[in-house]
Amino acid sequence: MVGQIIRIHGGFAFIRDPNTGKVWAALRRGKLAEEKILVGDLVEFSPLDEERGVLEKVLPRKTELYRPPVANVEQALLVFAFTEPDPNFKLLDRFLVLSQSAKIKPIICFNKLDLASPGLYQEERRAYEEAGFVFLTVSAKTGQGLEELKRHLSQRVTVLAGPSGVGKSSLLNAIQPGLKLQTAPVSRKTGRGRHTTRLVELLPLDIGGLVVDTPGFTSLDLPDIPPASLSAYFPEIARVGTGCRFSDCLHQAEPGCAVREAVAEGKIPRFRYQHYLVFLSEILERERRRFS
Ligand SMILES: Nc1nc2c(ncn2[C@@H]2O[C@H](COP(=O)(O)OP(=O)(O)OP(=O)(O)O)[C@@H](O)[C@H]2O)c(=O)[nH]1
Ligand SMILES: [Zn+2]
Repeated sequence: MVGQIIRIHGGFAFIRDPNTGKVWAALRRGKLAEEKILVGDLVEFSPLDEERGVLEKVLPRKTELYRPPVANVEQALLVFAFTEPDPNFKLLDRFLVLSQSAKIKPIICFNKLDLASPGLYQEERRAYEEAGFVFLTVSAKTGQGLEELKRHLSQRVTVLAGPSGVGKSSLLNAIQPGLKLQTAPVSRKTGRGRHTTRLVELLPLDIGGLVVDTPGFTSLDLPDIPPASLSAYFPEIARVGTGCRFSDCLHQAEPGCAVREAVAEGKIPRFRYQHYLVFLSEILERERRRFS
């Protein structure tokens, strides 16, 4: 049978049959004992009885997140609030790069719609939608927009990301009472806070689908992408960039840059372009340090 690991604990992999929701506790067969297994792995297993089974084979991973370590996450719900706290669009754009480069589909979700004055962030929303991103507006408090959010979460494996206080836990709870997000494990690299590494789990949704119980993208370091590839994660820049004079144009100060022209004409939102430049200089700086 094929199932998905939703939890690893005490030497057992807990494997869920996606069709029935039934979970087996499985030990690994001898040769698999050395191989890395991850929560989210799709595996072949043989049930021994109603509760136990043997893990036979790990199927190839479609995606792999490192913090928290989860395989086969399909989409990232990037949660921000209209207010309290105000949205940080640079952080949103960073999440968009992080998720797309991990081949995880981003879904932008603005919460606390009940606190928003009419038309708030309408322009930004249009910018993201025109770039091709899904942009949901919801309120965990009033329930506005939750049906559409459910449609997006149904039958998918989703990780939530977003700053503290935007309502990630409240949204999960509004969708399914009792669902709880764990607080993000403290970064070992920065050493802030306690050094705890929690076990990550996939939580089944009643509407079908699974959510990672720990917020994702807690490390904000941009991935190791070649500078020329950054624009691929800014679809509106990539589209226009095909018209630049130089095919390797990074859209900084090169002559004949169609992107800068489009920004000047208001065809590419200036804030998006500015964030692109910030991320580009981060990537270039890292390359410089590596080669010096
Ligand atoms: N007015 C309003 N308040 C909300 C809404 N959603 C959440 N809140 C409030 O916002 C605060 C933070 O909500 P949480 O769900 O704890 O936010 P979180 O993103 O999980 O925060 P962390 O656990 O710190 O990551 C709480 O006081 C919620 O009651 C909403 O849609 N409207
Ligand atoms: Zn250019």
